[in-house]
Amino acid sequence: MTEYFNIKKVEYEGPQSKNDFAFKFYNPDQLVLGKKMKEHLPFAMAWWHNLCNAGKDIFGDETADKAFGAEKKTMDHAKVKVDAGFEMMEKLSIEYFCFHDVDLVPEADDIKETNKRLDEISDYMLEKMKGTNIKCLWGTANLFGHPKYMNGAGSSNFADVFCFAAAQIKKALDLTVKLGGRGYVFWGGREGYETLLNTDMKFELDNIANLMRMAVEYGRKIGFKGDFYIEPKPKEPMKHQYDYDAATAIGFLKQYGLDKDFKLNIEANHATLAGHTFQHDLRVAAINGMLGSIDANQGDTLLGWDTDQFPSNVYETTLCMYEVLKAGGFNGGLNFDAKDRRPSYTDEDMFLGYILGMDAFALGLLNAAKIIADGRIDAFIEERYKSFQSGIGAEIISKKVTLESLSAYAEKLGAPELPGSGRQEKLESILNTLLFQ
Ligand code: XLS
Ligand code: NI
Ligand code: NI
Repeated sequence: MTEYFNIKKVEYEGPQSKNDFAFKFYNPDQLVLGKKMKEHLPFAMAWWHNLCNAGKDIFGDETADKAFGAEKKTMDHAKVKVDAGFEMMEKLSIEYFCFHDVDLVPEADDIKETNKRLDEISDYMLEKMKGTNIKCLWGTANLFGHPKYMNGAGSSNFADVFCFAAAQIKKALDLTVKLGGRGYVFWGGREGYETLLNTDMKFELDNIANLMRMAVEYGRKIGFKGDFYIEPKPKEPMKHQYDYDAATAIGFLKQYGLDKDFKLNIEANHATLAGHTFQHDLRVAAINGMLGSIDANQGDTLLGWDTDQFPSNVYETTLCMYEVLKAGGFNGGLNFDAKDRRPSYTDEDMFLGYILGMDAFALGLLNAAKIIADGRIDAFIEERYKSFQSGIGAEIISKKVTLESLSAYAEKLGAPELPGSGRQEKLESILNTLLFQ
């Protein structure tokens, strides 16, 4: 069996370790709040970034070698990618992967031929999965790369393109079910517009919803029991994307009656591009019962695009895991929709990126558990809304009041007292103490 990476299995050695190829914080079997770390943190490898992306950007060529010894754009290459990907997941103790259809095989001109290739590679992947713990987290169809999707897929102005999108979704759902995927993602990269001067927005939104409804119908018919996800993103590649952020996507799903079958896949870098914190979009999803899965990456606050970096910011991973724990966990996973920086182009860097991300999330989990065990932040929030627990507040909550009765109450009070201090600085200081004690 060819070994593609000259790197040993990455083990937990603890924070004192100086071994670059060891986990300092990710200790899969360590119990946190009564559950193993690996169960709190179902990490996934993103096929596209890890096995396909070789550092090409709009100004320059590839810097990394992702040929894995085969000729690119061949089925041999597709297979060695499977072998290399599985070797890497095993060496990093990553139990899940996510894929787009076109990440798996070179796309042919004729969709019938592409589908044949997909059958072949998925047989190979299934075989490979046997005897391992590796599973599919979610699948998706790439409905943004090919030139025909220049105006979107479900939102395209051209009916034939809509049909190709439907065909790709059908096949990607077949593959997701075949590989036992927990979820199916819609990321509407080109579902949006460049200018309203040529766009019928209502027509496009209706069509996208129609495509999603057909996906649900077909998925349920072939036995897909998992969740469908929308992955919100405000822009890039389109100037305006319809699934702008969690709140917008939830409104859309409810409007079209898709909310029973769909949840959200929240990506850190997309939330920040929408002008929110990562925590904000997670919270919006969670309070609506729609926290489905997470694309675990990080952006650069100085850059206005999706840099898809491996997460290193422990404040963010902490607040992310705090949301996850408070939501009672989730059924999805933490997909590293992340890539090394272009100058980090070696095989070693591929592992170092994951080690960084997995350790950052392990730290985030440990910290989040500390915040919950400490209880001061939760207690503060509880206290902050205390006026709604009795008296007029309790009457408001039980909806026993009217504008007239409230107005009479206010008049009786005369001048209002101020609400209690928000104590943001104190709470941030508690957070720092918990993180760095
Ligand atoms: C791009 C998206 C994409 C989705 C899957 O910005 O994050 O990678 O996760 O299509
Ligand atoms: Ni993503
Ligand atoms: Ni992204």
